[in-house]
Amino acid sequence: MSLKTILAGSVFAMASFAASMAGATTIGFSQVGSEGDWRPAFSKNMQDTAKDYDVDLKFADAQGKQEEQLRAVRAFIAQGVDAIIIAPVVVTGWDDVLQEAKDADIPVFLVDRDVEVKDKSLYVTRISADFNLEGRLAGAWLAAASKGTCKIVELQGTTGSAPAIERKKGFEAIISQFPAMEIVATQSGDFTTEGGKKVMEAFIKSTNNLDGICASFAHNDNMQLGAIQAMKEAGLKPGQDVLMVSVDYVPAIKDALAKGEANASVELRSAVGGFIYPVVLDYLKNPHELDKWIVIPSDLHTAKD
Ligand code: GYE
Repeated sequence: MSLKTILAGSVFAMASFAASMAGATTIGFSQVGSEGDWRPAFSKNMQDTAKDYDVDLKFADAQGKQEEQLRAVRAFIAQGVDAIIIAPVVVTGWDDVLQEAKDADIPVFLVDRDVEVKDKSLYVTRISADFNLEGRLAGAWLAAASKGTCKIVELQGTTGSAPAIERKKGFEAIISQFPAMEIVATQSGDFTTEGGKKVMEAFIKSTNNLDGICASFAHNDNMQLGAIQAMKEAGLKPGQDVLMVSVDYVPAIKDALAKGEANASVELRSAVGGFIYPVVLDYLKNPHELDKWIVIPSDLHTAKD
């Protein structure tokens, strides 16, 4: 065999090795939907960074419907993917499908939102921010900004979703320490701008143009952006007449902070593929028990910082 043949042969072997490695890991990702500005940024980051980790990502958008997610997860199981990532719309209703994945020996990782299941061994771990802490950060900021005296209207996220449950709990844990702070009206705006606008219009009516209201706490920025529109249309000055605090820190709320129409937002990182894929890939190489929650940090921003 000539040297040339050997070299050509090894180049061929290397090329086919590389080809067999390309997209070597197939991961199914069931995403909530594309509501608001944060979620599409998160989806894009998951899709973009998949390439960096040699992941063949099967992306399924559930359009906010849990039935769609259950269908997608069952399809991933039938395809025999290497791992499944779920950002669950709501916390309940996951036991059966997670058991099916476990029976098929496909590890499941939760990202972003949480589930409530009887048997936590049904998923490997959850990689996510601490929504309760986000609520506490918002509450602590408002307690300081209002010197502990404040009537609040609250725009809740999707009913039954982990961030709506935990942001409310965390916020209430803080304001309950201040006798003159209270939530006087609360309603779900489903994490959307339109939802937030409708809810704020209803609050404006029911409180005689937000008379005596000192703050609006929205479980995400998009609802707050809708609330800002509604207030402006009613001739009110969001950020001045009423303190505006929310969660996500999306680009549009940064603009509102700069204009003085919003006052504070807790950042929820969207570029988290670099946190998530290494955890999944390491586990697939070496399956072992992990902590049930890998926490992504959160921090509060105002117009100044
Ligand atoms: O804050 C909101 C999105 O699940 C924590 O979902 C996430 C929330 C996020 O629609 O904007």
